Amino acid sequence: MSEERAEKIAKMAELLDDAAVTATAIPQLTKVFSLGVDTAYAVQEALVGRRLARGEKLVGIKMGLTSRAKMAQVGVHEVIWGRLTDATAIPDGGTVRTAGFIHPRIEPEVAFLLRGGEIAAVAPALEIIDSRYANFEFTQPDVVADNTSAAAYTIGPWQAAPADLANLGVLLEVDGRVVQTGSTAAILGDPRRALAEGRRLTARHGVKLADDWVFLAGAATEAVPLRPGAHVRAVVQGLGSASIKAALA
Ligand code: OOG
Ligand code: MG
Repeated sequence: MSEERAEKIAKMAELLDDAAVTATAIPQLTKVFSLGVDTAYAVQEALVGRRLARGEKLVGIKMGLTSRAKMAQVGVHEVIWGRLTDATAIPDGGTVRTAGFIHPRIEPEVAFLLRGGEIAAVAPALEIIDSRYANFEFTQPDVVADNTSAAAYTIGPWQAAPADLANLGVLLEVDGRVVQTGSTAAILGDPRRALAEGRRLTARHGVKLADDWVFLAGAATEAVPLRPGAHVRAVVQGLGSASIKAALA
């Protein structure tokens, strides 16, 4: 890699890292730099590399934009993937401070636990996304560089995967009220397909899904704003639920 390219990647990673750490939005990188998708994945690696250098551990992969609902919401129509670190895991039923984020949104997910190249368990999950870009607006390279807006996640009870995951009802509740409904069928037709796609797309960048990693298949519905004081629950038919509380301040 040329020195100039390496410097540019490091600079973009630093901008995104600072934005996340200080919870301050930045302009889209593509408005300032010329940035393609391949370089954006290199920025993502450098960005997460900064977190790992601070002692965080890589614990999995998340897919993004695996449903039409999500693609339409953000105006990017390509499947993307990002990296999960241990510091962003919130225990099921736990509390999260929204003040640490810029403009957090929350969405229902299906999670897989991987072992020996297989699905060892499945769980309902929640993901908090928080684009580091102003107004939550971005192009595909922007959102890839920004680790696909990953901010935090919560996993519900792990259980053996049912034979059929392809058409389970999905609900997102805020304060006991249903705000989004969908089906696991919205996730590339079947969340298992998201896993196959995740394997393929990560391999392109030299990443191999490892044992005990968590894999988020991507939201089946639009994300909704996460407001202070909210109690949020994702329910996946037959799998139970995952929940979090947003602290009041
Ligand atoms: C990008 C991340 C998308 C999903 O589940 O589709 C994502 C975004 O919406 O900001 O995590
Ligand atoms: Mg997601």
